Amino acid sequence: MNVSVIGGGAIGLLYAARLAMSGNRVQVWTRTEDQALALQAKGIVLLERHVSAVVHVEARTALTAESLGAKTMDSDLILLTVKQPHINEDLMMLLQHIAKPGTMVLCLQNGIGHMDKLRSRLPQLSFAAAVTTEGALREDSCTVNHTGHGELWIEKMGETHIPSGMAENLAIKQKMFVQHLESAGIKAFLSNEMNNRIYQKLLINSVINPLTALYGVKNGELPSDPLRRSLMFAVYKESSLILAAAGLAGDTDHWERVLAVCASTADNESSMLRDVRAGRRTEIDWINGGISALASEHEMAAPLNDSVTALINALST
Ligand code: KPL
Repeated sequence: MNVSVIGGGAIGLLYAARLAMSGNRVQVWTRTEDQALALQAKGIVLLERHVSAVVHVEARTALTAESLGAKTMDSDLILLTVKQPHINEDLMMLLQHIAKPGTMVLCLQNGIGHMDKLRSRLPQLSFAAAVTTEGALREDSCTVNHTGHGELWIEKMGETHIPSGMAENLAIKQKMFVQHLESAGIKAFLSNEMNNRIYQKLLINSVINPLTALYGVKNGELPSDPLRRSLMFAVYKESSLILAAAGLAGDTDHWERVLAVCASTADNESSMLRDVRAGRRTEIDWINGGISALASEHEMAAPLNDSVTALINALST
């Protein structure tokens, strides 16, 4: 299978390495030329339980005229692993360039809003939302540390969102892609209830990401202080009420899940804390900003989500 991985972050490198190791042809598209050159020369160094493997992949810099002009392989599957701020016109151009009719694009972003944007901008492609619980840390431009085994949940394509006349074909293809991912050691599942999974992840991110970034603490340190924990609970309460109105199922103790993620990723800095520290644009507009937008749709107020969005934006712009 020909797989393009767009984005050279931790999850992109992890999945690219796994898929290449199991015999697929893999092209990684990176934002910087330095990373593409390093990957091309050195390959991906995958660290797993103190064992390291070097995996050779093809690497290209997205959006240099040379890359786009060059003959690229036709992709059967595209893993879109870039962060929300990079879902922009440059990315649309790249997708148009490397996708062929029938290519499936798995979208692994935090937050909400991007699926509608991608589908309305490129209606000829098949986009499936995906959520991963894999733990991975990028140590340098070529090295990824697989810190915790997780699962990849992929939206099962129904009649909606599929270019006309392709439904049956795509359902068969999706099953085949899942088998390929499984043979690469990626635990992948098709899901009919992706909205619920996306909202569960959004709820967790809406609490942990902005508060770790504002307090400047690691995930595990957030609930250990009583004041921080009360604020966590207040944001959690507001987000969960809004997401419940939008369709989040109430069959799970979501607060316990938030605490469990803080514990299982205790030594990690959240992606938002890392973005703020590096002076990069964060995903706040698609996480807490996304929840505020859902609140407006349901005629609800979202003062805490509005506030953390404004504070993080003040820090990072
Ligand atoms: O998804 C995450 C992120 O940092 O974006 C969590 C779950 C908070 C883990 O760090």
